Amino acid sequence: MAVQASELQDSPESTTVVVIGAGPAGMTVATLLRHSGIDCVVLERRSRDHVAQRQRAGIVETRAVRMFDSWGLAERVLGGVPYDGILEFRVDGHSRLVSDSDGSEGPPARLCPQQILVQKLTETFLEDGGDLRFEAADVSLHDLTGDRPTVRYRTADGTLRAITCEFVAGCDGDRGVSRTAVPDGELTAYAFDHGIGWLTVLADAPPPAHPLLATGREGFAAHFPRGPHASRYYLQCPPDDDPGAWSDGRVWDALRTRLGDPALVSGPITDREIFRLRSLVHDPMQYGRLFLVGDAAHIVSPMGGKGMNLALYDADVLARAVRDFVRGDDSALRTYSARCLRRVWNDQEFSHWLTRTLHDAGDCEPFLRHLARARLDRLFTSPAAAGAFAELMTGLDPTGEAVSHSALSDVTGGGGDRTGA
Ligand code: RFL
Repeated sequence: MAVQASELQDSPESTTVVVIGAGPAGMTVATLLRHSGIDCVVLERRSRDHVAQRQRAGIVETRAVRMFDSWGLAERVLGGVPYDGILEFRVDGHSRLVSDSDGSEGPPARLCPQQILVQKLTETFLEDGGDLRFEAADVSLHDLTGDRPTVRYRTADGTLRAITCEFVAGCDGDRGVSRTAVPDGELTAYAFDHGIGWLTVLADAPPPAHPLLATGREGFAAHFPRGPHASRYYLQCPPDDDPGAWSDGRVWDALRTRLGDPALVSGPITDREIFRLRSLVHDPMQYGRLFLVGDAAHIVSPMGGKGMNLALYDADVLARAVRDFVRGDDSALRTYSARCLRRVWNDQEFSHWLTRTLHDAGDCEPFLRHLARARLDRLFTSPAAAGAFAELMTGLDPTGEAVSHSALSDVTGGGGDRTGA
């Protein structure tokens, strides 16, 4: 329930940026702002333990590693081990390796599980004196198109608080409150349901030698490292399938068949769920002084590993823009949405292409299966195709770096430019 102004006991606090949500997006925005000497307060609905344990992504892509490196923070915020950039495709049990190495100078991607990144960002932010408030309930946003927005919330002991600020960073994921604070009609939602389900399983079982994507007549499957003794697996299934119908034995049998590896070592399954592959983009990613960051603005199907990495991209663009604003230049804030959306659509296209290619290459109608197999073959035979794939995997493609002036948004005047909507 939103906190009403009349319920507040104390006068509002003040800061430069209120960050809502302490996931990868929120903790990156906050850590980069703090590192720049800019005040911010992070409000997180859940407990620190809960946030620190949430397991999803596993690879911080090359571009994101270099982004943290450019801030002098890579050593502090990245855990895990460097990733050699080799990805294995198994097509009907036959193995093909592709490398995402583009020969460029600089640190490579990291096999760093999402929860480790969030834990390390949180530690860095707090060590640097950051203000992070867990179990903040009933967060609500006010006066977003005025000069000083206000964020109200209720502390764990029930005290009602308000914070006024220059900007709000909405980093509270797809089901947060930030986006719902935007009046109807200001944002355009582009949604796509791929019509595909994935059973995802976390297990204490040996990771693969390389991240592995497999396709064949039985359907798609994948095996990814999640630390030295843990793995995440995916199995294509009907979108409305019941996780209860997947016993441990059925999961391991299906993985051994689809990965073409009868000797695959099993282990205790620690988590399993079924979700639909879906994609969603909200345009623009800004309303007045509210900036939407990460999953609050866009969802990418997990194929290609872009969701968390896009959140890190948005966070970097926003932190640099706020830093420029504090120094007297608002041009980067005005291009925030347009710049992020270019990369979002670029990565949506990559994820959609890879989703279709690998699923169509399996048990699909024959014509589409042949097309998908031809696309895969090209990856293994054409250096140019492999190079383009590597650029997209690493995130080092130049998309999003230049934005035309026609795409500028107004920081203070409502919904901003609707270019592309
Ligand atoms: P998050 O991680 O959802 O964090 C949002 C935070 O906001 C808090 N919150 C609130 N706080 C205050 N008030 C409220 N009213 C609030 N409502 C919510 C939440 O508690 C939470 O702490 O969003 P963020 O930071 O934008 O990060 C996005 C990533 O989490 C997401 O894109 C990735 O996990 C997607 N994803 C993957 N991305 C990759 O780059 N590579 C991968 O391999 C990968 N694998 C995956 C994935 C997502 C998956 N799911 C969710 C289907 C695998 C899976 C299974």
